[in-house]
Amino acid sequence: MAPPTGKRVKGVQIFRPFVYGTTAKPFDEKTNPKPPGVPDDHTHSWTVFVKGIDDVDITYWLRRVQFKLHESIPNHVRMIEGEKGKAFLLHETGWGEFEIAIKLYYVPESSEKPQTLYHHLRLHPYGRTDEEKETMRLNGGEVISWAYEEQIFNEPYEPFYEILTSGAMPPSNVPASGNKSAGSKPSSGGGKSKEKDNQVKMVRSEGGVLERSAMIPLTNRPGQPFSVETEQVEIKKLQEALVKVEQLLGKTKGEVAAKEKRLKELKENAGK
Ligand code: SLL
Repeated sequence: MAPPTGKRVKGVQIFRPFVYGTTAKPFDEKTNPKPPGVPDDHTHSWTVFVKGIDDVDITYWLRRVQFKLHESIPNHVRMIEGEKGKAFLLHETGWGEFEIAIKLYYVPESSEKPQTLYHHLRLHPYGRTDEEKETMRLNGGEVISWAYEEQIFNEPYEPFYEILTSGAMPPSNVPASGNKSAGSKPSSGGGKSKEKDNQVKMVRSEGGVLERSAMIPLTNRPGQPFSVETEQVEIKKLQEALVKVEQLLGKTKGEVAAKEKRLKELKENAGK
């Protein structure tokens, strides 16, 4: 960790959404053949990852990630260095589920200590019903266990604050034409002022997110389940559950009142 530089920006909290988790696939001759050299008892290939929401770059705040795997796995502590625009990924094969310790190392400018989160590797879908189990499957067979998280930077140091807020931009992986539909003018090519280009690009494209922003996508897209749309569905589910709970509460209260009344009557009769 680098020594702190500058002052902390008081009263400011900055958050950045990110996604982490595992994706597993059973070996099968046709769709996922076992590569040579993989031990006989290994049943699945799997990946653990930390990445930006909508696959945007997060290496401007996250420098490296250490994945601590089960001790039965050779060389079980792995460090993955950030590469701009890429997810922090680790591919493995195995037979069992276990908890992975994911240690996040921030960029030196942040002067933040590393933080660890824990994730259970899922090889088998779980749930009370087949339908629930099915929600863990993607692309016909992959078992996904993904989590949305927000990294909070509380009163960041000034240089880090500058990095965090140095200007939202469209993800590098969005083709230039993708910006047009969001109302931006096509870039006028080389030799123009950088500032002007940045202004043109500062537009959210097709419901996606801008890099170096705290946005989440407006809608779901393949492989991107965390969005405003998902949030709305979850809110609706919670509201419906609340209505149900209130109905049950009302019913139970009615039953209690009836029983109390009956008890009172019985006591009165007994006293006669
Ligand atoms: C279980 N408590 O019993 C867990 C342990 C260990 C998984 C799971 C070995 C991989 C390798 C592997 O998959 N270990 O040998 O490279 O389910």
